[in-house]
Amino acid sequence: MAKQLQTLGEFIIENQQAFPYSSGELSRLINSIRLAAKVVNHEVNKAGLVDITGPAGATNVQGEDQQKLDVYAHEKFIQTLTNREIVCGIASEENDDFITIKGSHGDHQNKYVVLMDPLDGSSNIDVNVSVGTIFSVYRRVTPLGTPVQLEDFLQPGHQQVAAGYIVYGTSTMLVYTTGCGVNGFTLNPALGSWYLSHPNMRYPEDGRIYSVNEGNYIHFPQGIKDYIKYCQEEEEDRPYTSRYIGSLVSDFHRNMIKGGIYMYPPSSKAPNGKLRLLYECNPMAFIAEQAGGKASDGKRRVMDIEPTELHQRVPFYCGSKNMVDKVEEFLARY
Ligand code: AHM
Ligand code: MG
Repeated sequence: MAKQLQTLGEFIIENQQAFPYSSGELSRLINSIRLAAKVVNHEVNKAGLVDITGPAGATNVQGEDQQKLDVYAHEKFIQTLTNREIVCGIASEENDDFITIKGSHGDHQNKYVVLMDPLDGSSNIDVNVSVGTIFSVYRRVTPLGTPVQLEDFLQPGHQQVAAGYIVYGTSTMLVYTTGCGVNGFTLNPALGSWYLSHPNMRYPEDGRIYSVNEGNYIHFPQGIKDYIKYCQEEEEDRPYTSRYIGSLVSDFHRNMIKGGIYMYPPSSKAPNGKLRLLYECNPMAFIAEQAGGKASDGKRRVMDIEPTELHQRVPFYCGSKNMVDKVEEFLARY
């Protein structure tokens, strides 16, 4: 008989002792994320079937407000995280400002802040291509009992206590870390349960896949242009393969399994690149490092950047360690 896979619930209970500040709160937080993920997954799967991909603000035939899936995902995650006494604030790529959560007694006693991109790569939704959710968790730095402040969110990535993503792909997976390696769980949609399908995920040290939007090539820094040419050269293990979905979560997920690098370089059009430090780069960097990979802005470790604003953008190079080292080497030539 096939080996019975551990469920996410069982895994959380078994590993609770390994969590930092193991009061069970972080476990409950992960629990609420897995619940919201199921709800969002259900809705994402219906895209195209029901008329849900229309613009936010439109109304459907029942006269209900119709929402774009990224707004829907944002609201589902906020609702689920707000209903538990764990989170004191949430910042989302979908909101200009952070949201303060008082807790049911109005006493601001909750410890954690969550930053998230509720539906990343959402332009892929309309064409039935994988999208994802990215989340990042920190302990607040301001005193308990007071409303959460901007500084609680502007923490460098190395302070994260947990980070993860959900990829709504051919199957739906939740991949996360609490600083003790990376584990991946696959949703069985019939049962609504997550199973530990990818224990202890590791980034291959080397890879042969590069993922970048080459349409921006002429706007890239010379070091990146040279690196792309290097990837394409006829050498022992080259040319590499180019794979770009345009969904960070999916590109990252594939590269972590197969070995590769994801790049969103600065360009003359977007001097800091496109990706957001707090909602996209830091959580992916934490997962990458926990899996033995690397994440850099071209010069520095992404997780050492001191954030100055919520929606800050940074160039992003993330993946197999030796490949990211190589990109840094090319960039350092100029
Ligand atoms: P989004 O948060 O608006 O969805 O943008 C982030 C996405 C990433 O998932 C993806 O890798 C990148 O934008 C693609 O951008 P581009 O179309 O410029 O290549
Ligand atoms: Mg995004």
